[in-house]
Amino acid sequence: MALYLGLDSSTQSLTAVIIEIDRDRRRLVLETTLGFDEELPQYGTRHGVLPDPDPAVGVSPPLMWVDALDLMMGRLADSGVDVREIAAVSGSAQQHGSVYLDATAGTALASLDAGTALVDQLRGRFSRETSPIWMDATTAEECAEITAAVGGEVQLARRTGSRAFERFTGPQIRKFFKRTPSAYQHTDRIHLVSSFLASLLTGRHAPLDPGDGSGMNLMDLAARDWWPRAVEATAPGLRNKLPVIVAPWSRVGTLARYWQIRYGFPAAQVIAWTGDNPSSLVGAGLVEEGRLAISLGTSDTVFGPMSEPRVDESGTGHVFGAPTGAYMGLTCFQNGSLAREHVRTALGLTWSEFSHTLASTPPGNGGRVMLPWFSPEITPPVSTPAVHRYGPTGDGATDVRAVVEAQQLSMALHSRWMAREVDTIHATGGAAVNREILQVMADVFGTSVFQLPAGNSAALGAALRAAHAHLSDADRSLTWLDVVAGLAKPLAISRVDPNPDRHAMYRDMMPVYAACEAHARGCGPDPGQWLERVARRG
Ligand code: ADP
Ligand code: XUL
Repeated sequence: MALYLGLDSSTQSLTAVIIEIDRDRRRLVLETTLGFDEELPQYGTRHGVLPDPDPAVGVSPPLMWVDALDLMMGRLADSGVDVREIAAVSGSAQQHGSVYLDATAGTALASLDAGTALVDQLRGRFSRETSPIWMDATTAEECAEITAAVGGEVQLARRTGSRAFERFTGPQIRKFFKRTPSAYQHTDRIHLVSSFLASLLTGRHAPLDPGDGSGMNLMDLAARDWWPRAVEATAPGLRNKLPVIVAPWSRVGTLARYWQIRYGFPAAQVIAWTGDNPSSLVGAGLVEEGRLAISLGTSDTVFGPMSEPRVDESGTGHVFGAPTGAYMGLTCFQNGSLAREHVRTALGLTWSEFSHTLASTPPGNGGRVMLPWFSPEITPPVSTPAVHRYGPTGDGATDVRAVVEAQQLSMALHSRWMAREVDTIHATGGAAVNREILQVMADVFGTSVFQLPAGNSAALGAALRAAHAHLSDADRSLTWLDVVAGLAKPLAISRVDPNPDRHAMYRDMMPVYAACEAHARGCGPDPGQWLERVARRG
């Protein structure tokens, strides 16, 4: 029997998935989640983020992630699963977030004492106590400086896969260097959340994979190595503080003695960690072009595999490295689950009442459009949170439909740059259990939608990547399709088909929705007259 462990450290929680893959047996053995706010309340986070009066600030305590990993590994050891059978481990983490360690951290990692909690051995070794995460939108100035220094946004996008984004690690590092040069000087190593957690598992500074590396505005996408011009434009001496970049299937070490002695894990291989979205690509079974995944997590993301890097040069899309060695396109929306939750809580609804309300309101919402920018938005870029409403005045029920329709229309509009024929969407993330939301998705995209069986496709993807790396050693002919077969396949019974009339209505509504976005962002005329036409049609 061979077991593989996948971990995913997301914004709000840490999830572990254990799978079994044998010659004629493959199954999900265990899936368990630890919520940061609920289980580690001493860190004072809300939805995994430290509260701040400024909505543009998004930071989390890195020690909370350390504590969560220790707690989770202990829980796995006590779960009844024989963890001694784990052959390989990999993981993923929320993208872009960074962890700043001083020069004592390397020694601490190398000499972890199994008798002392991990968190007590890492405390005091950070040159920056809080980690900026993907929700942070405070680096517009640094984005502009880096863009200018490398020769413009088209050049930056072509080289790194994205124009400059406020949440990307390069602009965040530049801001840290400018604001607190001595703390920057004192920084020995800057990790992404993914490579930081891999370092805790192996007991030494772990390398980065190109999938997560491409979320930094620092990596040359084609060379899969640091782009010196961007690194120099970001901060002095940065090159020596960054991890090395390795192929995504690389073995970066074995589980440190800390895990072996404290919890009884074996010296399992640790495979390079990556970002949650690249890992989800594998967990969603999307190892070849032609299908799209939509993750409805804290953020909503639309992504799909790409054989060639077709970059969205001046837009909001990104091209990342994929775990298969090819590429992936992605567009990220900050107001995902938290915006849906905002509407649900304001109306005092349970999720099942929310779904019922959604199903009982008319598609097109009688010409009402709501732009649900409760927080700053990444796509389209909106720095000051504001909720905009267009069309006739509505009630609570119309807000439920409005938030879901706006999100789906926005995802369809802003993922067009990926320029692909999509025949199927695989839905994942916490809200993918909601069939009424998936129905709006199917109607807007005009495509069948399937729900994936595992709740957390990033953690499943990590377990599958661990299996791929381990099994490839013995069988060089093993393909990615062989690895994901049977485990990352959507459930046939979960299929939601589009309604052709509703799809035609949403196709007509798309330019009206786009006009509302443009008007709300101060770059287009009032869309009132077009909305009246939608209202008459509904
Ligand atoms: P992340 O991995 O980013 O931490 P998840 O993918 O675990 O987030 O999704 C968590 C979110 O799922 C919650 O914030 C909640 O809003 C949403 N959620 C849970 N159940 C439902 C449901 N029945 N309908 C819609 N959304 C749901
Ligand atoms: C992707 C992004 C988010 C985080 C959330 O670019 O910023 O999806 O990865 O975990």
